[in-house]
Amino acid sequence: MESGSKEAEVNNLEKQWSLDDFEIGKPLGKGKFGRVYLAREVKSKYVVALKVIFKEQIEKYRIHHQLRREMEIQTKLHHPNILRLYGWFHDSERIFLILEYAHGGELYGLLKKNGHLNEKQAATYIASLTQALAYCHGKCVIHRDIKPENLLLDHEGRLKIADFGWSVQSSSKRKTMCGTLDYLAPEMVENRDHDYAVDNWTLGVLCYEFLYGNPPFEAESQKDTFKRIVRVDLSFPLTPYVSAEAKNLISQLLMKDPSKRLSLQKIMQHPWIVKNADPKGMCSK
Ligand code: 83H
Repeated sequence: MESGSKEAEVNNLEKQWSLDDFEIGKPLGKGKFGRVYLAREVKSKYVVALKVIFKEQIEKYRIHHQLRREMEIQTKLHHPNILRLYGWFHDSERIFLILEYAHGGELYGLLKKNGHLNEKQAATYIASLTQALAYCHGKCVIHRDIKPENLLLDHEGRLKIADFGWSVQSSSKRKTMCGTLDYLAPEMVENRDHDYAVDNWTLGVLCYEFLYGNPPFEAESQKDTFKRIVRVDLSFPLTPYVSAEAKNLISQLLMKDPSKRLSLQKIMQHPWIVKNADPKGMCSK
């Protein structure tokens, strides 16, 4: 059976899945609330990532709402750069999420291994992210938690956004405190109203981290990171060498005033993206 129709079987939203439908393989990762295992649906042999979350943890950390939102949002998002959630099921102690398997693993791993990415790789990932976020924003979804740990790579090196745990369906403006500080926009760390432009800020942070190997407002303590974000204390080290065009894009995304940040559409038209991003979204080198 070819893989497209295998996916169709696993993607059957009506089916009542159970653990008996899967052969469990090696562990792939460990998160705050659970583990992810390589797994294969027995009938179709389709390979997936099975995320296991203990109900006890959900109660302890009171994350029912967050998990429900993550599941609702991720099931209806269908984009080549967004990891698919095919379905879910539960037993007495655990909840299982049937997720798309990303053969390439975490982008974080690649970044740590190489120290930083080259401009072609970085621009290709930023362009993929921008297109995925434009799709999300079009469906009134703000991700709010994009960081290298939440970015996976498929077998062709294409980027997939995973983990919608902190995303929200925007009705109007929101006020919520969440996430690792490093990637958060000033209006979020200061707990002011925020909207779609928080994701545009994060693109600036990621672009910086892809090229320099560390996020721009990194500091010894949370308090110092907070201060640096609020002041937009941005500086560009001399090494590694990064082009003026890349720095121009980063500076236009890391603007304190959300309304001044470059729009997703303008990111795609930025000279650095046009010149460096691979339109097929593939990064072999
Ligand atoms: C992988 C992962 C990890 C992390 C996925 C993960 C994946 C997840 C989340 C989801 O060496 C590897 N590692 C490190 C153990 C390889 C490259 C095999 C790999 C692939 C690794 N895929 C867990 C939700 N989908 N895919």
